[in-house]
Amino acid sequence: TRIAVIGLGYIGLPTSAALASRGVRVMGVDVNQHFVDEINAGRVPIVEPDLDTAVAGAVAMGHLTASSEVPEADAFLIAVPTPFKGAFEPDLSYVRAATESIAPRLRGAEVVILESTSPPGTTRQISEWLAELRPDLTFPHQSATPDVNVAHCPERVLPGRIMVEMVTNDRVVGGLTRACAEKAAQIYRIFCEGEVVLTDATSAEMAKLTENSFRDVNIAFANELASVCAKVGVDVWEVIRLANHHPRVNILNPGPGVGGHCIAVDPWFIVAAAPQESRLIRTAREINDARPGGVVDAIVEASPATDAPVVACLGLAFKANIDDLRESPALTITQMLSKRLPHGTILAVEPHVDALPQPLAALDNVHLVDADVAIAKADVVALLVDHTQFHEIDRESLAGKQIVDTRGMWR
Ligand code: SAJ
Repeated sequence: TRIAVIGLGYIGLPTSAALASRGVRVMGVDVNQHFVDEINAGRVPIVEPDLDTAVAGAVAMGHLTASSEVPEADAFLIAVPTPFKGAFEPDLSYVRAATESIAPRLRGAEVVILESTSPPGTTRQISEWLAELRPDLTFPHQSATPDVNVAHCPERVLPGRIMVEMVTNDRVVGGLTRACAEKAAQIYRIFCEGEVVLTDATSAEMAKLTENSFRDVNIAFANELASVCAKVGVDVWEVIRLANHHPRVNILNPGPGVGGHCIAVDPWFIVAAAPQESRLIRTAREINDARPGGVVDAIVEASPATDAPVVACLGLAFKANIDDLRESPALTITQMLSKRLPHGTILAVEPHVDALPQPLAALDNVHLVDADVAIAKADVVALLVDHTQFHEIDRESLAGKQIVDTRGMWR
């Protein structure tokens, strides 16, 4: 079996490595030539535990190669971004481009699998696009016995644990026909030790969106509780600790907002598909999106009434122990603070980066420094990410400082 993986990012590359390390011939495809060159040299252009050794090994064995051109293959796996654009409209342009690049390579009997998290109906859309591009072949929305099979198998791995969860998580495989699902499932059984659960394509699309919306709604509940407890004058962490002693209550952690490119995005696909019916999901998104602004207010309120307060912002990543800054509330908070305190100094601390990322790098009053330096100089210390390194901070160094602890680490 030869498998072409379109998109070598946080999902495509680990999936390629998982398949290749089991002896499958994997040809990775990416529009980014730098990624292609790095991978062919056995190097990994992203940070994820154990991915580097898996890729280096697969490349050295000759099982994994990368290219900017889509080759002929028995299976095509699409793992490209599905962001949203404008008024929360799903942007399927990368999926469309991937489909167009696959179409000329089809000869019949292949499986085309969409892994990208997508709005309901996208898998069928791919089948329709392929039929337009290749009128000489039949596709599963046209025939019960199509030439080419099309299925959806959403990724569900947790950043930071991708190489483990890739193998151990159950997989949902939704086919446009039952046979499509079965053919796609065979590929996942190569490396997936969890259960491979078969369904239809739209149910699989909805299941993935539902998983991330479930988490978003539950985090919104914790965040709303934090605001309520602040008003009532009790510690939200204590309230949650007590409530979670109930056998059927399991409240998540409040925080500075919800980051990453999945949970903060996917619920909008549900809202876009059924706006009238998704009031709770929409409100949860709004609650979580309002968190960074609330944290900034709290920091400004805690700042001394001097002209030039110094604020230490501990953490820029979207969650603990990763270097991923995408949609990070900590980054948003640091950026907003720079504007709210134009004469102040913002000392950002992020052990996982060497230089300030944009848009922070362009701001005069934001500097990247070590934790001890930031804390020593700060009037206000804002804990934004619960990185393991921050647990080692000497509590005595915080004496006399105003503290805004968004993660409940110092309570
Ligand atoms: N967060 C809180 N409180 C919590 C838990 C998380 O504020 O109690 C925040 C985090 O700090 C972070 C954000 O939520 O900013 C999201 O972090 P996460 O660890 O919950 O999830 P992701 O975005 O890293 O990965 C999620 C996972 N989905 C679920 O757990 C349902 C993962 O399994 C998916 O594969 C991934 O989205 C994806 O790619 O869709």
